[in-house]
Amino acid sequence: MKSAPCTGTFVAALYFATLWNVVSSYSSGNGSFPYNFLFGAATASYQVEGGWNLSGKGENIWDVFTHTHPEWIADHSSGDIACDSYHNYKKDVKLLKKLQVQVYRFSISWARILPNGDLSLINHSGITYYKNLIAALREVHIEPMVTMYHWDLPQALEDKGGWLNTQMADYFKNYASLLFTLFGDQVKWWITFNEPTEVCTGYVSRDAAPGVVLPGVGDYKAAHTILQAHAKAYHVYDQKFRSKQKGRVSITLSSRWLEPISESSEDIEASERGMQFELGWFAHPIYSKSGDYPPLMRKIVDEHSRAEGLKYSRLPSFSGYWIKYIRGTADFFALNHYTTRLVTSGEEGEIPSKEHDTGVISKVDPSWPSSASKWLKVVPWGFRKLLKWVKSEYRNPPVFVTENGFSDHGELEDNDRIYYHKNYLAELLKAINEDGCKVIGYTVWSIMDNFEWERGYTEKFGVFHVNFSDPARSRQQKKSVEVLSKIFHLKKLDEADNFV
Ligand code: PNW
Repeated sequence: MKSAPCTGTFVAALYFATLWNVVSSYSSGNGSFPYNFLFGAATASYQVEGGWNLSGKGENIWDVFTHTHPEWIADHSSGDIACDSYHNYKKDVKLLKKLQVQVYRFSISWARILPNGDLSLINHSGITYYKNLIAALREVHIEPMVTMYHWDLPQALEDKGGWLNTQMADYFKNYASLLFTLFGDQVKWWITFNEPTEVCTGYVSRDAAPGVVLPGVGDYKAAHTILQAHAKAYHVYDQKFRSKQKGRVSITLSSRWLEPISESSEDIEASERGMQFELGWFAHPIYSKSGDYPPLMRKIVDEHSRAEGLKYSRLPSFSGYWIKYIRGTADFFALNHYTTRLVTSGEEGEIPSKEHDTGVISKVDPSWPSSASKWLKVVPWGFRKLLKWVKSEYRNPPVFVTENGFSDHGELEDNDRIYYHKNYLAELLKAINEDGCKVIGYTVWSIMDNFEWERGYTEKFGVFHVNFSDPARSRQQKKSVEVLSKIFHLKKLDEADNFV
């Protein structure tokens, strides 16, 4: 155990180097992506699987959230059936093939494998489902990228306090270890958590499960446990599985780009502070040289806590042991990105809250194209700036973009989605060719329309349409598949321009 932190950092550094060598040995330029660049598509268990109570699956926090408070979901819906991928996974693999992806990023439903969350009961039907899906993917040469936790905590563990309970780190470690044992011979890309910042929202407001309202306290506490849980899973892989299975492990972090609203030093500082609170919160402990939370975040939350008359900071502290243990626990930088904001300094949010701690007011430019999601504006150049920020902040790690996508209302002629992806991909190429960023892969959110959390089925992100009133949940190709499949196949952007 003692030597683990060094091993983690060393192994990560080695992977960083080798991963990029594989990709960079082929020149890009001229609208081309590196020869070994990986294109993919993504989903998450609760958003697509359905089969919420079938074949021994336990309840998770999203089952309970949607069933007890349908009024908290825009159309009062749930993921009970969703795309019914539990029965339709073979169809999904066909869609992926049609899109010409090399990678499918999906998540495993913890409660489908461990209905009680712990190892007291292992659900073999759940294991069979994922074994079948993985086998179907590999048969057609699509690499599985598995997310262990995409927001659907077993309710039995939420009943123990969920991510506010530090013991959750050990429950997660046991679950992760079981997944490596069961699937690690076939799965070489692992993501421990999807967007931990969003997981923490579940402890701030009723916008997400479990809907515990503890702003500025619950979110920081949950984050602290999640970072420990992630690091434990990473070290288990290092100690027990890596030498045989030879896979890669990371954590998917999501970030907007926060552009200073003017060139004033105050606005530039607001942007930097915003980025540290948004991405640095999880990235600094893992990817920075020094580890731990960003110093700026530490200083601000400590000061605010003192001003609020608290004895302890609302931002928990890591001991030296934990700082080292968490540092270096990623073999590549997994990044989700959708949109950008203009920022300036100012007070926003209640006291206490992370929003208020951040001290940043964010705005959108009215000229930016909209999507069906209020929060999602189309700002391709922000993607390049974010990639550049990651490069300079974290010593140029290999970056796998694990999600990027656009919402509409389900149009088959989805020209706005085509515009979005082509322009975001063009910025990604500039980041590689002009800025020297090591981007190694890109995954579209999502292969098909699905349950969009608190927005229900009112916002659609799929490149395939799903008919949710058809019991068979039939899938239909949208126009974006024509364009993206060409780009993914040719690994080149300009030729695909002819298709719009
Ligand atoms: C992601 N933002 O969440 C999730 O990983 C998916 O499950 C979800 O369906 C998808 O995006 C679309 O919403 C995000 O504010 C939530 O920039 C918020 C943001 C980005 C991603």
